[in-house]
Amino acid sequence: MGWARGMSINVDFYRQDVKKSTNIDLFSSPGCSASIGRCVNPQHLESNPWARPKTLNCTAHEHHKSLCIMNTSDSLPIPTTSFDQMRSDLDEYGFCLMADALSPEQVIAIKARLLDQAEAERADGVALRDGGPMPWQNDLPKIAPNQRVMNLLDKGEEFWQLLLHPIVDEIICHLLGENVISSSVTANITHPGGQPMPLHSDQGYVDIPITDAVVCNTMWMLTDYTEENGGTYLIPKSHLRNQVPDKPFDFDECVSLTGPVGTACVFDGRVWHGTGPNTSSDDSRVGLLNYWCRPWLRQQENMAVSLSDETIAAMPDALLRRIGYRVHLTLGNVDPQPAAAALIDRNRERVGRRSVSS
Ligand SMILES: O=C(O)CCC(=O)C(=O)O
Repeated sequence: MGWARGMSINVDFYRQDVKKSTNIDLFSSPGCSASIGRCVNPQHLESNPWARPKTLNCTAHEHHKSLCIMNTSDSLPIPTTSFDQMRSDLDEYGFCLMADALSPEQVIAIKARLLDQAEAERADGVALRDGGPMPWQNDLPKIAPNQRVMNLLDKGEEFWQLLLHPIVDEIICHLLGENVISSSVTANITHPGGQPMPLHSDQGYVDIPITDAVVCNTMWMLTDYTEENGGTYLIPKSHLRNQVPDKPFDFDECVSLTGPVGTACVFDGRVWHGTGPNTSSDDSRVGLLNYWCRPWLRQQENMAVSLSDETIAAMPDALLRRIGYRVHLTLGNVDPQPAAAALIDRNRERVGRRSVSS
């Protein structure tokens, strides 16, 4: 199947009965609000939405030349509640979308904790800024408008449920095997003025000939994702190219990942992608990223160290398993060695230095 350039993964036109939630202040900029909506399952629609002509506003970032016109009958994955469809989309296109993956109540709770944390990190001067102007953009303000929030498992129980969501067993394990572990749990909040991230593959650090996926990502949309507010750029089927992008600022083949709040997108670690530019005047995009890896790969966040004792003590066993508190074959071992498949007990009695008494 050939790909027309400049297509947008847009599912906004499925939204019905959209209710506005309480506005949440982002960077104290007025008008940055988020809506909680119920998404009609596109499978119930008779026609393929990709057959519908849709004219998009060509106001994207100056270096993104292609997000102008979509008028195509090509199909791309759309949000679905069928795990079979998602597995097939993931294998074929390198990404798949789950409709209504989070309930409105889950979105409200997770987003409220995240935004509170993000604001507090800014207030304390420890915020991690991102999405700054590129070197050639001398006219843009030098403060990077986007914000990353890291180590979320330590920052609220609200985030834990994402690691136990059915999408993990059904989709993540389909790609990476059943013993998959969480690599990191972070957020990326894009704000107006945010610049596109260089295209990359999430397993670009693999420096030996591995052609399969060893990691993947779940992007949870905690607000609507639009072309204007930073919907992720992504090149469908690029997971099959078996290489990393050679021109990270060439966005010509990208589509823009858009969708209603509550949608989840899983993308293969080999797919070329990056944060889209936020060209809106007042719309922020709140995204939470669950990065996953095979159990023999080093985690992005060093969870054995980064999570506090209190967090570990409070976590249910199912969650501890997902963050690597289990020996995988001979990897991640401790002394004394736990029984096969048992969880590692952080408070176990250690085998320390010993000597034969005289
Ligand atoms: O926030 C996004 O849209 C994508 C972020 C991303 O690509 C990354 O963190 O590697």
